Amino acid sequence: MEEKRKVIFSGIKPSGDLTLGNYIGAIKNWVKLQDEYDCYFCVVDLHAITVRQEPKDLRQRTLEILSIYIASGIDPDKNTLFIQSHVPVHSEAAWLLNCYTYMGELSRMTQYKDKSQKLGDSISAGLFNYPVLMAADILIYNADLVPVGKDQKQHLEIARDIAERFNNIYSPTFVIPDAYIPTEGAKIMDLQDASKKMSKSEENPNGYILIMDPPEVIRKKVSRAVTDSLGIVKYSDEQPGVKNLINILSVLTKASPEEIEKNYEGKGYAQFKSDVAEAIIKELEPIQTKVKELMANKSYLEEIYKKGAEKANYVSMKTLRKMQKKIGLIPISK
Ligand code: ATP
Ligand code: LTN
Repeated sequence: MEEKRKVIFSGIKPSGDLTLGNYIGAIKNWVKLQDEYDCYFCVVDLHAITVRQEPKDLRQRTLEILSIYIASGIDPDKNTLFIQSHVPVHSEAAWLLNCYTYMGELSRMTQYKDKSQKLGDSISAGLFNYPVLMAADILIYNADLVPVGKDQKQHLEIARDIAERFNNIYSPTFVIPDAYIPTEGAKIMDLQDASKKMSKSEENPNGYILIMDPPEVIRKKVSRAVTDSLGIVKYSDEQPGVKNLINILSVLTKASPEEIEKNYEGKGYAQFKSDVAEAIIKELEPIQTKVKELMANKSYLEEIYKKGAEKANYVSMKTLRKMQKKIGLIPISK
């Protein structure tokens, strides 16, 4: 009998245009994992609506993210690619899991604290419950591994806690998932302020590079990246801006930070920055071309997300039935 492959689940929310941080911290690693694991890669649109979205933009971005997955090398024939809202089990399971999650633990989530601080009075209950929906995403597929950037570690921990709690109250139901956080590129920082992560919801566009940014914009943003006055390309915490650019170059060219330091000995930041920009362009240009092609072929995208939703629905429904039965909800059919 064929050995059962371990399961991976991951997702990105269409709450803004994807950045180089999303690409390096998430998608690029997924591409590497797809041959070894049974992978579910989702566009988590229900997470995006925890903050207000323009319907037209949300639709466009959801399809663009799906196209970016494919254009980056995620094979739709080998993996399950789908849109979260097409599989109602996610929200159904999230409701059930909400009843096994404490207000106290949700209020400790740093992403919630950060975002709610920015939003002031208009914090939705959805934003507070966000981690429960994320736990549902992962647990209904019995995912073993969840490849994410470092910022999601806390959400993974709460997913594990919820799963363990449910398993302890009833009987083993969920696989306890592990986070898979890459050692390099786990956190790409803002180009204008290297103390915070590069984020698609950042206001200043010079802080991030978008996957779909044209080459001239990439050159401009990298050349304006904040560094320091030391003038040496060194991988050090005292030079966070330079360190971030070294990290980017290292992931994209596979050269180690030490090799990069050596290559730029005695050279200023101008050459270094220009090389970083060119490495980014080299990586992103073919992806951009492919994304544009895919976005012009909506029926192909539809074929993919329909097929993905069917498979995801079938697999997750089995877990949902199990949960319902254990909780004591009366099944409608055998
Ligand atoms: P926002 O900034 O709006 O909160 P986000 O980009 O952090 O959005 P998602 O789109 O859901 O949130 O993130 C998708 C994936 O990209 C996650 O695995 C996340 O860890 C990863 N990621 C996001 N930003 C970075 C970054 N700067 N460096 C590395 N990984 C990142
Ligand atoms: N919370 C994540 C996005 C996300 C996710 C998931 C990641 C939603 N559901 C399940 C991995 C697995 C974020 O903000 N980056």
